[in-house]
Amino acid sequence: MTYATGHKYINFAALPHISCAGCGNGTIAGALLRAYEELGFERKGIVMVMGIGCSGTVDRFIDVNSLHSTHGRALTFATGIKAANPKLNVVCFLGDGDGATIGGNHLIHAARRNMGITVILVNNLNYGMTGGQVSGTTPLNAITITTQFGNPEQGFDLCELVKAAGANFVARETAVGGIRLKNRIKEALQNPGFSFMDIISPCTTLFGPRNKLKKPVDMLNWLKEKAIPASKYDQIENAAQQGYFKIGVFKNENNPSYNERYEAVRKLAAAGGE
Ligand SMILES: Cc1ncc(C[n+]2csc(CCOP(=O)(O)OP(=O)(O)O)c2C)c(N)n1
Ligand SMILES: [Mg+2]
Repeated sequence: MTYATGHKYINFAALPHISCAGCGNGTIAGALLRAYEELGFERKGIVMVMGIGCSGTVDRFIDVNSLHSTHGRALTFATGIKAANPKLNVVCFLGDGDGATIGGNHLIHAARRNMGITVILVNNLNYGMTGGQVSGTTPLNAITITTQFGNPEQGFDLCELVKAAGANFVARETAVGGIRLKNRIKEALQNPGFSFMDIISPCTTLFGPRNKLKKPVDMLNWLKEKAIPASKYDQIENAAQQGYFKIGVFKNENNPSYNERYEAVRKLAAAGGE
C-alpha cells in the first residue's frame, strides 16, 4: 500500500529546519503536505501566506508559492490573493500571536466575509519567536516571560470566535493528532469558504518548561491528556480552567464564499442592477 508522504512539496536542500526538538511546526506542516498530496493539489495552484514567528519559518522548506508577510497581516495579503484569483488554494500558516492577537481583527473579518482561505493556526499558547510572551490564547494563570506569576487574562476560544464571525468550517486539533489531524486539514482544504483549524501545539522550549512541563515529551503527553472530544469535555466542570481543550469539528457548512457573493454582485452591476 502506498501512502502520502508530502515529499513532493518539500525542498530538501533547505533542511534542516530551525524548530526546537518536540515543536509542533514539523508535524503540523507534515500533516498539511500529506493532505495536499491526498487531495491531488498541484504545487503551482497553492499559495501559502505565512505570518512572522517560529510557525512562519516552515516556508523555508515548503516548496510552493509563498509569501512571508508582515506580523499580524497575513490574512490581508491572503484576502487580496484570493479575491484576485479565486482558483488558487490559499493557505495561511500562522501563529497565535500573529493570527489571533496582533492580527485578531483581520481574523474576524476574514471569517465574516467567508473568504475562501484555509487558516492553519499553530497555537503554541505564546509568542514563541520573541521569547515566550503572553498572547491572546495563553490560558488563564499560565506562566510566560511577561506573566511570571500567572496570566490574569483568559485566553480566547478561537473556534467560538471564528464560528460566530461567520466562517464555514471550524475545527480544533493538536499537533499530536496524527492521521486525524491530517484528515481534518483535508476537510478544511475542501471547504469553499473560510476554513479555520486551531491546532494546539507544543512550545517545548518556552511555554512547556515555564508551566511544569520540563521535557519536550512531557508537553506531548500533556497535549494527549488535555485534548478531549466535546462529549467528554462538556461533562467536566470548568474544563477550560482545568486546562482541557475541546477538539473536533465545531462547524461545517457550505455557505457561499466571498468570491461567489462578489461575482453575483459584479454580474448584477454589469447588467445595470436589473
Ligand atoms: C509589527 C511587529 N510587531 C512585533 C514583531 C516582533 N515579533 C516577531 S515574531 C513575534 C511573535 C510571534 O508569535 P506567534 O505569532 O505566536 O508565532 P510563534 O513564534 O509562537 O510561532 C513578534 C511579537 C514584529 N516582527 N512585527
Ligand atoms: Mg505562538
